[in-house]
Amino acid sequence: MSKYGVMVMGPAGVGKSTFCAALITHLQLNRRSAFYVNLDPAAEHFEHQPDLDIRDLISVDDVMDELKLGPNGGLIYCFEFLMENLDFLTEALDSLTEEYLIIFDMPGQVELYTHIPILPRLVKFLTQPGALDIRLCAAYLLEATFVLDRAKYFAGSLSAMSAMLMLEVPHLNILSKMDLIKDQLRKKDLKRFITPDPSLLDDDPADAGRKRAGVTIDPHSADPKDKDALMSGATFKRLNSAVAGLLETFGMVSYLKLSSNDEESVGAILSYIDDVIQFHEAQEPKEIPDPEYEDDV
Ligand SMILES: Nc1nc2c(ncn2[C@@H]2O[C@H](COP(=O)(O)OP(=O)(O)O)[C@@H](O)[C@H]2O)c(=O)[nH]1
Ligand SMILES: [Mg+2]
Repeated sequence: MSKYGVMVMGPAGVGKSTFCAALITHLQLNRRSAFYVNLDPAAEHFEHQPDLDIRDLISVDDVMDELKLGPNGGLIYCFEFLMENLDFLTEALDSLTEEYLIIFDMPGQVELYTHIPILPRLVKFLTQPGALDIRLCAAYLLEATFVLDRAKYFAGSLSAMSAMLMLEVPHLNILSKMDLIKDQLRKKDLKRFITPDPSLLDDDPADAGRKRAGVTIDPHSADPKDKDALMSGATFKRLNSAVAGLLETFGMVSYLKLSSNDEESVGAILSYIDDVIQFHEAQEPKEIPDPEYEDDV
């Protein structure tokens, strides 16, 4: 019996928990079952109560108090503790049928996605054939307002790609909070952000001020050791060009658009999730209740 799941990831405040809540509401409205797993030990408020909550295993406040750790160190400790107590997950998830979509709501600390190998270990454990064997995909959220600052947008896209390469499960990249930028970009311009276009850096509005002041930047010849190049932003631009080039070379990142308050967009993302984990292929045909005939029996 297969199990199906999605791990909702991304930096703090991008709207992961809001998306999880919107997804659960949408599943319920469509008579589907969700199993909500909160893995953010610092989470405080939920629209839907989690079915399984890491805070019942370990509290980040206790960890910070007792071990004198900061919030990031506390989070890493909580995850290491979870990895030593994987029964906590197995016991709750083992009996779920293929009808469920298991939704993992993750913390936002970027260390978790880039610096330390805990998440790949957790994903391996969840997907391991013969054990939980969850067909899992990752949904990596990046906030749509990042497109208003191109350097930020490319840095965010690089972290999305880093998570993608690290986890080795089907991966969806999502621009969240699209409602916040919908009046600020033309459709044609938005397209260049949906699939990252490196030439965005050539006509970056952030350069307009510099151009007006007569500062011309040639990122290719900028020497990082040159103080003038550094102060004029040329080396920063060179770094950004390198990041954009890397994204283009890999050609792996493109985005789906999400507004969690718009059910249609949540439904569209769900259809991508279903597709990459092949959810529908495993479902038994359901009998359609027909009251007319039932009365005759
Ligand atoms: N405008 C808008 N705000 C959103 C959306 N999704 C989340 N938010 C807001 O963003 C903030 C952080 O959301 P949350 O889901 O807690 O982020 P998390 O830290 O990634 O779990 C909250 O104030 C949400 O109300 C969205 O689609 N549109
Ligand atoms: Mg959250």
